[in-house]
Amino acid sequence: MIDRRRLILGSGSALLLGGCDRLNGNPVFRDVLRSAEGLTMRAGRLMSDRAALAREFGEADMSPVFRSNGTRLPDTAPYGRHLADGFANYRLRVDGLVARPLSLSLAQIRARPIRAQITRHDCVEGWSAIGKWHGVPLGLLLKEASLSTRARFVVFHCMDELGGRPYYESIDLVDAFHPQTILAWGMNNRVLDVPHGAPLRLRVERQLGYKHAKYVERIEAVESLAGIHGGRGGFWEDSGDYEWYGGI
Ligand SMILES: Nc1nc2c(c(=O)[nH]1)N[C@H]1C(S)=C(S)[C@@H](COP(=O)(O)O)O[C@H]1N2
Ligand SMILES: [Mo]
Repeated sequence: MIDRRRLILGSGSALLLGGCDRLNGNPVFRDVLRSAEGLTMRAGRLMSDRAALAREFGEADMSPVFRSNGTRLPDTAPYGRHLADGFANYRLRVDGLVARPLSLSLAQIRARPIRAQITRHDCVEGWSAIGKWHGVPLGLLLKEASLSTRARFVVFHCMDELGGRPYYESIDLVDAFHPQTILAWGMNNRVLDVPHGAPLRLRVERQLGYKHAKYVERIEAVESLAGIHGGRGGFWEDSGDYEWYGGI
C-alpha cells in the first residue's frame, strides 16, 4: 500500500503516516479519497496500520523505573490465596467461543513458546515507560483452543476490583493475533511482580495502557461485548472515561 501511495502522491507520501488531517484538506488528495481507488486506499491504510509492529527498543533504552498504575495489589480473597501459595493453584482459563477450552497452570504457560520484546508503554494519563516483556503469544493460545469462526472479540477477566467492580478489558481479533500481543509472565528479565500484574498480564502494544489487562485469570472469546458487565468492552469504557479503541 505504501508503494501505491507513493505512486499517486509522490514524495509527500511520508506525510500520510502522520499528517492525514493536512492531506484531507488538500483538494487533489480529497479527490483521490472520494474515488473507488481512494476507498481501497483507506481500507488498506487501516489494515496495514493495524498490522504494523510497535517500535521495539534495546536493553539500553529500558526505563530505570517503570511505575505501576491502577491496581498495585488486588485486595480480593482469591488473589490473597494465590499470593499465599505462590500461584500454585492459579489456572488461566480460555473459554467462550472455542472448541477446546483450556485451563493452564503457570508452569504450562511458561513452557509454551516465548516472545520477548522491549516496548514503550503509554498511559492515557500522560506517562510512558520502556520495559521488556516475556510471554506467550495470545494467538498461539487461541489457536490451541480452536477459536470459533463466530468469535469477534476476546475479553480479559482480571482478578482485581476497583470500587467493587472487576477490571476487565477486550480487544478484537486483529489485535489478538498481532505478533506483539502476548500474555506476559516476565518483565525486565524477572518474573512478573504483583504491581505489574502477576502472574499474567496482557501486552497489546498498539494500544494505550488501560487496554493491557493485569492479573488475568480468564480469556473469553465472544461474538459481541453487549452481554458483558456494562456492555462497552472494558472497565473504563463502562464508566465512560475512555474509548474502547485505544490504538496508538
Ligand atoms: N487488572 C488491571 N489491569 C490494568 C489496570 C488495573 O487497574 N487493573 N490499570 C491499567 C492502566 S490504566 C495502565 S496504565 C496499566 C499500568 O500497567 P503497570 O502497572 O504495569 O504500569 O495497566 C492497566 N491494566
Ligand atoms: Mo493507564
